[in-house]
Amino acid sequence: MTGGPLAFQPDVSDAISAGRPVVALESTIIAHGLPRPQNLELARDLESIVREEGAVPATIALMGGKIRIGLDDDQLRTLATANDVAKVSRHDMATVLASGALGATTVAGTMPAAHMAGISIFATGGIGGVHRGAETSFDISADLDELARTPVLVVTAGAKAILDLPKTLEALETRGVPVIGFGTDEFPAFWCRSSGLTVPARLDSVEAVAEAFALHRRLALGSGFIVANPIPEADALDRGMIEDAIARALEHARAGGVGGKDVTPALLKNILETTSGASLRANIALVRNNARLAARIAVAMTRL
Ligand code: PSU
Ligand code: MN
Repeated sequence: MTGGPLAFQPDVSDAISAGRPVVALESTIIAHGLPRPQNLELARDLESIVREEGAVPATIALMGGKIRIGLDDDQLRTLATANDVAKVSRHDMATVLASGALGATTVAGTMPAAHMAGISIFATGGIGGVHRGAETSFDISADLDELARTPVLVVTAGAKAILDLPKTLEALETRGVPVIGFGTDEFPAFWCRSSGLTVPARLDSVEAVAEAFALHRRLALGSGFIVANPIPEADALDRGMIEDAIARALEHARAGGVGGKDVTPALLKNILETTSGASLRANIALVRNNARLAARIAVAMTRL
């Protein structure tokens, strides 16, 4: 592996060495989370949003045996249009790299890659968590253990409402992961602003978040840091409507015997269909909102 496993876009490595703000973006949402052509549109949009706010975007994916830190437009298009892209987490990072296959990184894959690259701020849509029925299926996203062990700040619209949110919050507390409500006392429920669950801490400005994260790192606590950012009011979906769609999607997945890493993409796809695209519009809005906030936090970090 000449030059090591990481391959940087030049603007990203320049920004990292100069201490300028950089925001990591994941690629599972592009390859597995959203349909075409909205996936490529969003991937490009997120990069523009981060730049508008004065930071450099670094979308992370596995290509040709390298962990790419930052993608050019051709690479973004490849990721958004290729079939059979692997969904890569920490556990299969080395095997997918060795195979040279195309891999899209989840939160659990993007966090360690960002950390290796020297990037400490990352935006996703919504982290994975404890699935409903995990007491029998044991399906708990690797995102939670990654958040326990990798000191990267993750901006997320709470956690996906397809999950068991109370158990997800409990698991985060057990793992020592700070969960900060950004301008809210409630843990957001992805497509909805409210879950009825209280966050352990609330901060109302990017400067306050930047200071708290700087201290978290200075203490060398080792864990990640969640900034839970509610979907904008205007884009949020009706709670009852989305809960019905989730119930139907869970039933559909159970009947179809969906398991393992296919669960989350299958549920998102089914919900998109039964809500006639409303869930997709909300998903896009919340990811954009998270990329913007992540960039603002990254800029505030460099001003400290
Ligand atoms: N946010 C979205 N859509 C997604 C994801 C996040 O808006 O598809 C992805 C992230 O990559 C996250 C993954 O890590 O879903 C969770 O998958 P799982 O439940 O299999 O761990
Ligand atoms: Mn799972």
